[in-house]
Amino acid sequence: MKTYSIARSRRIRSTPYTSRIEKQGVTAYTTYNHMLLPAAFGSLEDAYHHLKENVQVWDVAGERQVEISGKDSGKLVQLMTCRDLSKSKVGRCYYCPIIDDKAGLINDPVILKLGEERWWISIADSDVILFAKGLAIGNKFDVKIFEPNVDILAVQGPKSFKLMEKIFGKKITEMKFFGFDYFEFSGANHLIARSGWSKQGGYEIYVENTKSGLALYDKLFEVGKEFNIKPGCPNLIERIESALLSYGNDMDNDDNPLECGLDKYVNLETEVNFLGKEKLKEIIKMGINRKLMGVIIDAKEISVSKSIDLIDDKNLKIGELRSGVYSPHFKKVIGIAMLEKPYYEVSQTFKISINDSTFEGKVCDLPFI
Ligand code: THG
Repeated sequence: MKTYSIARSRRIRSTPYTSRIEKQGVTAYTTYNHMLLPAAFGSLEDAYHHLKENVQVWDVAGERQVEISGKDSGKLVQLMTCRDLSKSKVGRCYYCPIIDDKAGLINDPVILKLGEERWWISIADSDVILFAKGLAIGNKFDVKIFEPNVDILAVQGPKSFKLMEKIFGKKITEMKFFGFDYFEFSGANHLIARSGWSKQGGYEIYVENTKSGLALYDKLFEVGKEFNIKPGCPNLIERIESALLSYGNDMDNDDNPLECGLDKYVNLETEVNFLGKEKLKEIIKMGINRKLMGVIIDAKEISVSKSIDLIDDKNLKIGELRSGVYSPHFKKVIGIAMLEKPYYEVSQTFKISINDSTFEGKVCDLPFI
């Protein structure tokens, strides 16, 4: 396949780690929140196996923060998400769908409660800051909204715990999943959460002090040698097997959280006020008409750059594939697809055309593993 490079400019921002990962052999980028996000360091499959057995450091600075502070910050953050945050605690992260008044997904960030009146919304790839500002202006909220200089470094993989313990001490291994705390390194305090966009375990370091963060980056690779550390990035195979959803790929503003299986993060039996609440109640009453499901396809390769139709025996479209990849675990292509009612049932079969050849596929539950 012929490859092309993407021209650099101020709109596609570098990160503080870009020069480092380029020395370390990054081979592909995507963009995320108008910023470079590494997409490959050579073979996707090699990186998949390495991630499941060792430890990787990821430049995920593209996961930008929208900081919301001030007297009405809690009200605004709650207005934006259908997850009830009334019992949320400082020092915790919350995975929250952000939806509009029609219950269409705007983003699916991790929200960090930094203080009673201070929040970070750690966003997926859409301009949440504009939505937040619009709501704040329209509601005359007393809030400050801006994008702080925070560049996340993720440390992911089973050996991340031993590595981080060597640098930060035992306390870091005692942190609970989706908790965060502050840890000192080379003259700066870093917010570190036990989280990350893989199911292999690990941490995310929210670097505010770039100089200290770069020293920490080098330290991770120095101490990490004994743990076979490598530079990496969110891995398409691992994240599909684990069903970590990707906003803009698996779902977008035309989908609601119930269609996307995010029911766990939709709280309708609550007093709190959020956009789309009435619409969601209506959707529950009527029932959903489509659902995001796993699919397994009898093919050996795929590259998804737009939705691909799933059809039945009569050539009728019953759904669309939104992400897909060859899985070395299943030895088949696996993917995430939106299936129309009544076809979103496990074991439903379909046909799909990939590079002008037709393949058979089957619907299954998410996650795969
Ligand atoms: N970390 C941080 N910011 C992010 C992401 C991240 N912003 C963009 C993107 N990723 C947001 N999307 C997700 C999707 C899934 C998860 C986190 C962010 C996730 N889900 C767990 C799961 O599905 O099992 C746990 C959710 C829970 O139960 O609370 O981790 O990765 N900083």
